[in-house]
Amino acid sequence: MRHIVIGTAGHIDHGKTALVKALTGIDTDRLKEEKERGISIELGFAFLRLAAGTTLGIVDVPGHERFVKTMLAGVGGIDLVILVIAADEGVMPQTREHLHICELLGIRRGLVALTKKDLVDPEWLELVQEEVRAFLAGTFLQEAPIIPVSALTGEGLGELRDELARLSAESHPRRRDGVARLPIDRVFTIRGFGTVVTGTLWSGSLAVGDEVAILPKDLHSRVRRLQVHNENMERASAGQRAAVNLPGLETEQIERGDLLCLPDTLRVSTSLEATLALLPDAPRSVANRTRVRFHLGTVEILARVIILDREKVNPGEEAYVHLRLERPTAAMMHDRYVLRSYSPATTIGGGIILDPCPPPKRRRRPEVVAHLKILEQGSSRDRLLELLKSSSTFPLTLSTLRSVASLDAESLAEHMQQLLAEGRVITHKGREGETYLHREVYEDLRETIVGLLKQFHAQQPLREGISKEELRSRLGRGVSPSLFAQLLNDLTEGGAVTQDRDRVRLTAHQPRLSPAEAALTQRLETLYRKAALQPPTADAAFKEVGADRRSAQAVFFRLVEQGTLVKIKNDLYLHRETYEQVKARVLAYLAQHSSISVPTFKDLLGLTRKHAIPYLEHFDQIKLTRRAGDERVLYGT
Ligand SMILES: Nc1nc2c(ncn2[C@@H]2O[C@H](COP(=O)(O)OP(=O)(O)OP(=O)(O)O)[C@@H](O)[C@H]2O)c(=O)[nH]1
Ligand SMILES: [Mg+2]
Repeated sequence: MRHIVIGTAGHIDHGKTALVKALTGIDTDRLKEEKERGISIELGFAFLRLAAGTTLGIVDVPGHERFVKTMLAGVGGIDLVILVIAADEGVMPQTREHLHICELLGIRRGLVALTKKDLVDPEWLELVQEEVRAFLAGTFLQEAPIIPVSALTGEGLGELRDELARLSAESHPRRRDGVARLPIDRVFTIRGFGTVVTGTLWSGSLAVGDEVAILPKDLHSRVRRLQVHNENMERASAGQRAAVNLPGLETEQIERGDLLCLPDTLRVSTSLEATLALLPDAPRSVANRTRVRFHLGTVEILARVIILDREKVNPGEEAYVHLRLERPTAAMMHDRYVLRSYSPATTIGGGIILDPCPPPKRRRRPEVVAHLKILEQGSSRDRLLELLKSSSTFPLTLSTLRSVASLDAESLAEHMQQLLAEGRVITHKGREGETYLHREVYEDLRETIVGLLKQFHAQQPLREGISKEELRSRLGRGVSPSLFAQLLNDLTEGGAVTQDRDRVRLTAHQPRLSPAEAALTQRLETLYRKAALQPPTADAAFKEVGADRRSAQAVFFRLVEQGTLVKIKNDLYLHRETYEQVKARVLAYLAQHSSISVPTFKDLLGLTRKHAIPYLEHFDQIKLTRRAGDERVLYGT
C-alpha cells in the first residue's frame, strides 16, 4: 500500500476546487461563505482511489492572496502537487508564489493542470503552454507534464488521472518507522465522540490506543478512534491523512499549528537554527533582527531572524540564521520551513532546519557557523556527535536524539553502539532511563567542578567544603541531580574529590588556620562547652572572646561544619557534648516512658519553657521524636 498526499496550488479562481470535484466527486468548498463568494477560504480534503491499491489523499488549497497562510498549512505534508493554471489567464501572482512555496518546502514532483481548456481556442492553448513551460524553467516542475483539462466537459481528466498514478508510483514513500508526527490542520467536534483533529502524518505511524501528546502545550490524551479517508482504521501511517479522536480534550485547547506526536519524543523550542535562502525575486534584503512570519508544518509564528554569517541576506543568497520564535514549536533536523515578510505578507524565502534546539540568544560567531556547517553537510555520525556536544540540556535520551538528529531507530542504535565502543559517548542512567552524553561534555563538566571547588576553597579557606546542592547550582547548564552524582562519584573514585555527607571538597584542600584563628577556635569552643545549656548568641560569644565579627564568623561556621557546634535553631547553638547529653537524656526517658511532655522535658534539663520548645522541635525535625498531641513520642512509634 502506498500512501500519497496530493496538494493543489495556483492562483485564485483558476479552477482548483472544480478540478478536485471533477476528479473525485467531492466538493471541498463546504462553508456557506465559500459558496456565497465562490472562492475557497479553508483547506478542502478529498481522496481519489486509483487502481493498484493506491488511495491518494487530496488537499485543496485556497488561491486568494490573503489565504497564503492557509495554503502553507495545507501543502506542508504533500508528496505531489497539481499546479493549476487557467488556460484563459495564464501565470498569475499566486501561481508564482505557490510554486515558490512548493520549491521551498522541497516538494519534488508534480504536474500542471491547464484548466478551463473549454474557454480557449487551440492556438491560444498552445501559446499558454509555451508561456507555462518558460515559467517552469529552472524549477522542480521544469520537465513536468502540462495537461490541458476542462472540469466542465471532462476533457483531459483521464490523462490527468493516469499521470497522477504514474507520479505516485514513482514517489518515495515516507518513512513509516520515523518519529510519529502529525501537524494539525483542523480541530472539530463530532457529536458523541468529542474532539477530533486531522492532519497528514508526516512520518511514523499512529494506532488506536496510543498515548499521544499535543505540542507545544504538552496536552496528553490517547487515540480513541482513527479514520483515514472516512474509514475506521486500527493504524494510520506516514503519508496518510488521518482524523484522530482524542478523549478528554476540548476543541478550544487545540488549534491548527499544534503538533500531535507520541509523548516524550519531540522537544519544543523558541530558538531554531537553519539555512535561509532568499528568493531571487524577494522584494528586499533581510537585515539582522528583521521580524518575519515563520511557517513550519501547519503553524505560523512571528519570529526574528538573527543572521549568523553576514550582515544581511540579499535576494538570491543563502545564509545561516538563528530564528527567535515568539511562541515555541517542535521541529526536527532537516525540516523545511518558509518565511514570509511581516507586512505586507509575501513569501520571501525559506530553508532547512539544522539545529532544532540550539542554546537561546546565539549571535554571529565563527564557532556557531562551524557547528551549523557540520549539521548541514556532515555525515549522520558527525551530526549526532555535534548535537551531543552542543546540546544545552543533557544528557539526552535515545528518543530525543532520534528526533533532533532525524535518524531512524536502526541507524541511531548502530551509531550509538559504535560511539560507545570508541568511548566518544558516555551513558548515564537517569530518571528518564538510559541517556547519553559526549565524552568532551562530560570531561568539561568534571573540570568545571574541580575549578568551582578551587574557587570556593580560595574564597573560603576555613570551610571544609561546599554543599552539594550549592555546587550543582553553580554548575548551571541543567545538569540533572543523578548526572551530578555520577560526576562526583567519578571524581571521588579518582581521588580528586572527597565527599562528606552533603559536603564536597578537593581532597588536597586542608583548611589552614592562622595561629590567631586557631586560638580563636579554641576560645569559642571552650566558651560553648562551658556554657552548656545556656549558650550565648553568636554575637555575644564573639564579644566575649574579644573578636570582631568578620574573623570570628568564619571560625564559628567552621566549628558548625565540623559538627563541634550543633544548630538547634537560628542563633541557638550547643556544643556537641552538651547536645549529645540532651539527646541521651531524652532517649533514656523515652526508654522508660511512652511519651514526654514539655514540662517534663523542661524539668529534666532545668530549662525554662521558652527554651525547651526549640529543642523538642529540633528533635522532631531530625526525626528523633514526633508530636502526639501535647506529648512527644519516639519517632516511628
Ligand atoms: N468553463 C470552465 N469553468 C471552470 C472550469 N474550472 C473551473 N471553472 C469555473 O471557475 C470558477 C472558479 O473555480 P474554482 O474551482 O472555485 O477555483 P479555485 O481555483 O478553487 O478558486 P480559489 O479556491 O478561490 O482559489 C468557478 O466558477 C468554476 O465553475 C473549467 O474547466 N471550465
Ligand atoms: Mg478553491
